[in-house]
Amino acid sequence: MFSRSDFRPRCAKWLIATGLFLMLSACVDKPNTLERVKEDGVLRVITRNSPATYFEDRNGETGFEYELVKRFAENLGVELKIETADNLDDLFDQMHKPGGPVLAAAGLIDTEKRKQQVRFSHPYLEVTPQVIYRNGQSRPTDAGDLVGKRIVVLKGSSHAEQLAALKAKNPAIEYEESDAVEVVDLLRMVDEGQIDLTLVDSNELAMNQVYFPNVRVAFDLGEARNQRWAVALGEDNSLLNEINAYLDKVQKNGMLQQLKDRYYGHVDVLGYVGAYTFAQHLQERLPKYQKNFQASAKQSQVDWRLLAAIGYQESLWQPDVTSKTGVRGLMMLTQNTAQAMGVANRLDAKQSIQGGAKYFAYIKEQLDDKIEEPDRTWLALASYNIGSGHLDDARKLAENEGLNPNKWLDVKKMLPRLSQKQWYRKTRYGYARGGEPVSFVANIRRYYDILTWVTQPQLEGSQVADGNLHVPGVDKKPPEQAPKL
Ligand code: BLG
Repeated sequence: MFSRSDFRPRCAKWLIATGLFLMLSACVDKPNTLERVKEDGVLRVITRNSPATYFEDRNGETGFEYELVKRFAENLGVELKIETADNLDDLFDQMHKPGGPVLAAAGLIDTEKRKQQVRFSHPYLEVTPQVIYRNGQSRPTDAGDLVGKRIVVLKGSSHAEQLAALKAKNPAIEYEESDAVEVVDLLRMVDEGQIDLTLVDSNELAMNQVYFPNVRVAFDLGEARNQRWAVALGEDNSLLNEINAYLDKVQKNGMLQQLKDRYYGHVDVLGYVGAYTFAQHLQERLPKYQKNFQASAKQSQVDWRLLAAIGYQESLWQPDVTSKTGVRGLMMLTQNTAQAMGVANRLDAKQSIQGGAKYFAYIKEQLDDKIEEPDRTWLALASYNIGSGHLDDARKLAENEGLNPNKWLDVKKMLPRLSQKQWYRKTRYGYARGGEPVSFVANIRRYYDILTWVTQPQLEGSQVADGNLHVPGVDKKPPEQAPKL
């Protein structure tokens, strides 16, 4: 006979069992988002086509967001499929389509409005919204100065939301939203004086400053904010949890910092004046040597734009320069290097480029096998400048400090020690101006990034239509038609 007390636990067990069965069968019927991605073997990601997120160059796909999300897909063991949205509204529309991309990696800020449409991940990049004006115009210093100005921002952007909030307080502020442009277009419009002001994130400005020498920061509009990835609201937590665990992991193991260093660590090395000068030289000097760079690049299997970047750093693309120490020519070869590379006349641009290319390929080849790309390229550049002996000293110092001698990020911390007695007296090759290769590499990376962007295939027919480079802001041809607003 059952007493009441006997019955309760049994009933509860039965209920739990039934519940478990139902939950289990739900799982069997409908895999969660993460399982679905793994089963399909494909992670579909939507992003924007811009220098700060994703773009294609001659070597293939690249960009900060792309690199970060590619590693995530690799971690999951699935293929990455990138889709690009026409504009931000399109991005959110695509995410809501059944069977659409499951993840947006597009430099998004978690605004209140967007939180109703998607769910955001942990942060990975801090940026500050900045009001941008044209040099020579009066500089706005606070939100009150926005009144009476022609302001354009991206439609559906966090900046549009910021302006809407300002306008609610001060209805005299007018602004337009455009879904036909990208951040680069907004900056160009300010640069060319077509509009008075725009609002962009600090990372976007830093990346693009060089193409638009006239744009300046008026003031920061509000606090720094975080960029995050987003998953569609309809999805369960499985993918988001995996993303958060991944972002936390790459934050901890230094991978995120490496990517930031790769894409942003060197963006401000040029400054306004340098950016303007570089843009001018790109136009006026590089075309004279571009074919030489390309021919030597082919011979020595090095990207011609990297050689061009070295040439710019060494001589600002001038063939007849001589340094205080007697190093000469467009690629700044020492007498020893020139001799070893078979260069008879260092002041001959073609010979200098050939010799520099051959030397760079040689020292890169000589580096320790354990050094992988892209660190291999950065370390080879440092060796080009300071010599392999001193570079090895810096790598040993790194090892002694428990750092990784095969990573540029670690070696570059050690190089400046080569000019401090307490450190260099213990090294094999002694004193060297260790700070020089650090800025040498940072500058070259910046020039290389710019050259990569202006020679990317998407710009074929505009910037590189006639085989030459046309740089916005210093182009003598009339500017292209402004995009429709
Ligand atoms: C480099 C050589 C290296 C050499 C180092 O000096 O020149 N690179 C080239 O010739 C391409 O081969 O290494 S070593 O052979 O192992 O000794 C160290 O001697 C050149 C550097 C020197 C630097 N620019 C290429 O980056 C330079 O000119 N420094 C002096 C600047 S100034 O006099 O203060 O203006």
